Amino acid sequence: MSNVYLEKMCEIVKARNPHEEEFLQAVTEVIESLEPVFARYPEFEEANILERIIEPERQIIFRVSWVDDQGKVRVNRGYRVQYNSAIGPYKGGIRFHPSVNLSIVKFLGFSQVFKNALTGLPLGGGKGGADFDPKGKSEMEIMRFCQSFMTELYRHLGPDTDVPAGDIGVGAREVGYLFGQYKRICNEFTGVLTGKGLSYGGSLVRKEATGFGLVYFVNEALKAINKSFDQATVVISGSGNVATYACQKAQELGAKVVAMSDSNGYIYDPNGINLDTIKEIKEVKRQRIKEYAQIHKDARYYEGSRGIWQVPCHIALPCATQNEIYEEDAKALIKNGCYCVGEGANMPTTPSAIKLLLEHGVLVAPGKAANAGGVATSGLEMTQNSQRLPWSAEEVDSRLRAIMCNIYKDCAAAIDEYGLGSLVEAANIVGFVKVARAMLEQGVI
Ligand code: NDP
Ligand code: 2IT
Repeated sequence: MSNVYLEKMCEIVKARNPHEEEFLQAVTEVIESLEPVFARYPEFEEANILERIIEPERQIIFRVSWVDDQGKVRVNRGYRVQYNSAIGPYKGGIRFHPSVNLSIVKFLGFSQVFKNALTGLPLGGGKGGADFDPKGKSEMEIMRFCQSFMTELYRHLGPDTDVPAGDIGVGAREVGYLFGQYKRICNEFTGVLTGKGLSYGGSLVRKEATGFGLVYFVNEALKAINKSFDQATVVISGSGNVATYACQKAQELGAKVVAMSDSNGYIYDPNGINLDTIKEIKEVKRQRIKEYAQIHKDARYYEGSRGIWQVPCHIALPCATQNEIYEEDAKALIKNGCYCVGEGANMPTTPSAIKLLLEHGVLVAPGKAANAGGVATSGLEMTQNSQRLPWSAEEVDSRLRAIMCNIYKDCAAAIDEYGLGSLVEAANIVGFVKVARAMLEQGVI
């Protein structure tokens, strides 16, 4: 980076947020993309927009006490980082995973700000979570935890203030318990969460939206290099919400998905993944992916989730978590002829792995753009809730597809406009400029 101002910003953010590794990684990546923006818009530097955008508007950390099935009191830590409301109410998921800490919630919230701007919908950015591990917990323990979590969080939310949704470890079941508790405390039925069940205001296609949107976006990007999902061999990490519906849409477009994973290991099926089996194991029985190899005799299970990147593929879709593709994994992908990495997860590829992939001509579809279909459809759920009218699946899906195509178009246009080398920089720039302009027009906020 040669811009002195941007270098100074990197130093400031490091000094103010020491030890927040994931957060610093996410911020540094964005800052490093911004040189052409600051060259074009000196007013952003003058108004110190960057330093303001990096600082979350509000960070809430709270105790979550709950009672387990043995009658013992347990304590977890809850978070909500309300990052930026320049273009709409705070919007972003809630993650329940033992690894959750402030750095992770801040990196997710920061990324969410630009992702939400890319959707073209009026959505600010935020993120929340808890270091609660849903694995091995009973249904009632999950419910009591969600109720306790919401008993603190409700005071910070509202359909025009902050609208959470799911993320890792938070799906329709948890959103249901969170929504029920919010409604009970506030005596108010509003669209205060998205990803709700269809029986109480959820949107059709929200469950599928992140995975479908990822494939719609990657499909657009592939057209530009004369490739497509048809006949392509695809590897997808994870086997949760995003991975499952990315698999479904990739298969619909003619791809052969040969491997999927969870945090313990991965399965390889030379005949192509049977998605009904995955849904039965993961969504219905909540079991480990290992079970797949018991059902499909040609399939093999391998311990260790990172091994999945050694499986030869044309298209890799990391859909599990942050920093799951390291430089070594990128080397293996390149060696095996992979031509596209589409980020379904948030920040799944490390900076050095992205650099290597780009240097070798691999198309990288960055998470902020490629996985924006989930939050975009959450935005559509908010619209339906406000109108008090549900839309058909076809209506939601066609809007989702149009949004993903538009995000691609905007990013491709930025590549031309600023003379950029990749969609990674383009997504950062398009999202940043939109939020920065709104902040500039609203004065010192
Ligand atoms: P789920 O909880 O449904 O699934 C997560 C999957 O990733 C599981 O297979 C899980 O395995 C695996 N995983 C989680 N943590 C790790 C880890 N530390 N190491 C290896 N594997 C891990 O979550 P989602 O599918 O909703 O989210 C996946 C990713 O997509 C996340 O990065 C999320 O932020 C991002 N995302 C989600 C959106 C959504 O709408 N849900 C929207 C946009 C992005 P295991 O079961 O073993 O834990
Ligand atoms: O990372 C994400 O975009 C999400 N977890 C979805 C957020 C949302 O509000 O739907």
